[in-house]
Amino acid sequence: MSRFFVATWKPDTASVRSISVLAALCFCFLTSASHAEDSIVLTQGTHGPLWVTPTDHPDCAKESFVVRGESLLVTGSDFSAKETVQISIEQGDVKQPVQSGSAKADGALQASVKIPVETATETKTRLRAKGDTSGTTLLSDEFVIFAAGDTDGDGMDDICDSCPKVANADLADSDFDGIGDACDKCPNDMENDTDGDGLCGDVDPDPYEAQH
Ligand SMILES: [Ca+2]
Ligand SMILES: [Ca+2]
Ligand SMILES: [Ca+2]
Repeated sequence: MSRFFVATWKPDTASVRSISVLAALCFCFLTSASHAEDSIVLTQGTHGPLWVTPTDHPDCAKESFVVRGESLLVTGSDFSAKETVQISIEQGDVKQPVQSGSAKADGALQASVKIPVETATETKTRLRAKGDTSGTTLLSDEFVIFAAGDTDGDGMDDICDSCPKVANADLADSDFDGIGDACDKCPNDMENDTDGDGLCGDVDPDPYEAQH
């Protein structure tokens, strides 16, 4: 009578944690190695990530800011071979088709998308790419579009201005939250009234518990 033994490995918690960290590091390396550092990291689609790389990007701009009228390089994968892909801009409930392109034979998408000049500024924006036949949908992370030029005439272009609509040439920002003192509802509270009770954190007896 023969006997069979099945070797099993039951990793302890430390091993699982180490493997998870290693896998995360490998993933970060692979993704960062294949995309420019100023790509807007677009993470959540129904099938996978969509990547956006701003072109002609001002030095002062943050990764998630783009200028209205700027061209964006949009890339993704997992579409059907050579299918037509519709790319649209989403701002809340407003969805605006902006471009259609064709996936390559391997299902990869690479398209240049110009942000329409009529697109609303200073609101959360996403790009969506959807394949006509496969239904594959890639969705971007949120980014914010700024108008080209210097709306308030204070010498700082909107995309670089901590208060794009209020003249504040000194760009003072006491709480370092990226919003200039001149237009910051809580200029000394970088969390900007996190409990939403109308009292800024620097004068709120309990910044994390709404006062009633
Ligand atoms: Ca300005
Ligand atoms: Ca300003
Ligand atoms: Ca501020």
